[in-house]
Amino acid sequence: MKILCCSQTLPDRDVWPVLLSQALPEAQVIEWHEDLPTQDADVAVVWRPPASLFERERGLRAVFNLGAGVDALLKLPTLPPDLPVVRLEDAGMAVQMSEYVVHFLTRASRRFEDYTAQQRAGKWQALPELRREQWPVGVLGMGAMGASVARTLAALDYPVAGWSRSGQAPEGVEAYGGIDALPAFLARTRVLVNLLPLTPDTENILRRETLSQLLPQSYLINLGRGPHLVEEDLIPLLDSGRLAGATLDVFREEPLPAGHPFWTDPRIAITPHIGAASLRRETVAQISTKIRALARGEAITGVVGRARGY
Ligand code: NDP
Ligand code: OXD
Repeated sequence: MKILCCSQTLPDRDVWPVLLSQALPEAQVIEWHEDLPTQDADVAVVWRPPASLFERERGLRAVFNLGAGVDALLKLPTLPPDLPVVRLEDAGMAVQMSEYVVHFLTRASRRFEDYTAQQRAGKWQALPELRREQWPVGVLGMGAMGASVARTLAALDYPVAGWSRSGQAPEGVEAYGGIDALPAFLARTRVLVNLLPLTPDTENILRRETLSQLLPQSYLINLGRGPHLVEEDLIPLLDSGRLAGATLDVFREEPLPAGHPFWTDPRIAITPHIGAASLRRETVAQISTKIRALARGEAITGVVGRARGY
């Protein structure tokens, strides 16, 4: 079997082909570069590959994405419509997402930022205790990431609801399903966590009209993709007091351009798309197990529904 590894857009690009060859010694792993002639590879393992890869490699039986979100891959005009696309399922990312959300939620709900300010001012003063019913959290997307976040917050006794297409949610999480249920979900939510995939149905879902339906003094945590948020709507919502703060990990343009107003707004916390990283060991183990299953003609999970876009 020939495996083409295209990891050139990752900071640790050289590691991935090495790890794949170690995990699949029976296969020939070839590292992609722009000048590489056609290899007639059987499988490609990629993160944000160039369109030319699919022009050259016409015999692929599957493409494995080195991440959970496949939006960039599905946008490539050269991606054959019937080529199975396989996404990462958790691979060590879900626990990182939970950690991230707990950090930024409790920073607001437990007022840790205020305590830091008090420390700087040499002030010793307990602030009013946390009442969890004042911090209902709503998680958009109940997949590998969203369900893990929802479970973690429910275990910390926050009132948690989850929104998905199907209306499935883990035990202890209030389930909302489909677009008709979105207003009721937003109306009970103070902290909105976005973990949806980017599809034509979910693009711009975080905009003035939807975010205005949240409870007063609400918070947004966007971990999905930049185009979920209509960026021009955010600062006016913060100025009007409708939103009290936002944490953004993903942006329409990454890196966030210098001079963008989000950099300096004290109500906005920014992280550079690090919500959850694909862990090398878990990722390579998952992909190599699936490649072997495919070679045996077995069905695998994580195959993207091309029509629904995730
Ligand atoms: P999954 O495919 O496992 O889950 C997607 C969830 O979104 C499902 O619950 C699905 O509903 C729901 N959904 C999709 N479309 C709609 C819609 N139109 N209306 C309502 N619900 C919808 O994805 P993951 O949990 O693995 O990942 C989610 C996203 O998180 C990724 O696509 C990526 O964009 C982002 N991500 C960001 C990272 C970061 O570092 N910031 C790292 C990893 C992922 P249903 O259950 O009914 O199918
Ligand atoms: C992913 C990501 O989709 O890192 O895995 O954003």
